[in-house]
Amino acid sequence: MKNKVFIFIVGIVLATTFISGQNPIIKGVFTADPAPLVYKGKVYLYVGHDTATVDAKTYQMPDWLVYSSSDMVNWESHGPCLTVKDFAWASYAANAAHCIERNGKFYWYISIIHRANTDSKGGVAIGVAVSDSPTGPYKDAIGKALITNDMTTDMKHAWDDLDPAVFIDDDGQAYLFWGNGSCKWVKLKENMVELDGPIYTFKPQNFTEAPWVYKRNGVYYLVYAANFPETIEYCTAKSIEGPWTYRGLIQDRSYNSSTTHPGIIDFKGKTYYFYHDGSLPTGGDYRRSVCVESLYYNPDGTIQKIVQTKEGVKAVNEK
Ligand code: FUB
Repeated sequence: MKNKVFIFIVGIVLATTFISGQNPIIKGVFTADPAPLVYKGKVYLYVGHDTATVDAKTYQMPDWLVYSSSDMVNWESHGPCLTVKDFAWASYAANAAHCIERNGKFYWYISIIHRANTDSKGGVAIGVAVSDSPTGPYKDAIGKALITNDMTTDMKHAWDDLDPAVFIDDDGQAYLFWGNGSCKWVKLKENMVELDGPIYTFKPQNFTEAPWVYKRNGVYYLVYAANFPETIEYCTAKSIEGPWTYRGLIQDRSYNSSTTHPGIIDFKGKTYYFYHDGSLPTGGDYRRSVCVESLYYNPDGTIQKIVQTKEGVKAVNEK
């Protein structure tokens, strides 16, 4: 009898010790570059899909996946909703992307290596797909790239035009931000698929890539991957056109991944911070995993440092 009680207690201790936490939130496949979207009481999470082998030395990213959740804990997979093959002008490498809703249509901006540039120059370009539903079906909205490598010349490397992030201001003006090495931005026309003016380039402190832009209490926030290996840092501004003031670091390096990538939303009264690390078994630089944490602001609007946890976030109730 004593033995049975002992085994029972040891069992309880082991079970509570090894209950797996919520992070990473997607466990069946490797995912990266999270871009969350809140729409009609749900979070839609658009992610890149890492399929590289364990010993790979570069990315293998054939498509983008979509997940949705009503409570931030249970995630439904909608599968690959867009692939490299959906862009006739594209070559390979489904890099970071961002989907945004406007007037009931969903515009999914993606970065990918352009077919025309795969020979000597290479060259990441930005395209846009459109759908009537957040989970597709999506089709290439314009049949060509929206941004090509030759449209920005301040950076000499071929992958400086990646990681699109779109923001629509209160007056309806849409902006596309993107970049590696320098941050670029341009106005978009109301149709969301044409540029509406010149491209501007600037260098936020420590900027590497992965901009994420939003507005809170009249202040514009530009959050981005900084340095390499990457941390996440941010700037704020009174105007979306800048000047941007550097505000510091919000996320340390993520576990077992040289890159990380921010995505921030407000949902049911809380603020959530998505990023990626390499924490799944056999994970690493090219086998990454999307995680989520709570994000908190100080009374002056500055962002508190993100605590990377295994537990992630709790289920959020209806508000
Ligand atoms: O996923 C490929 C690249 O890694 C992204 O474009 C960058 O932001 C980095 O996460």
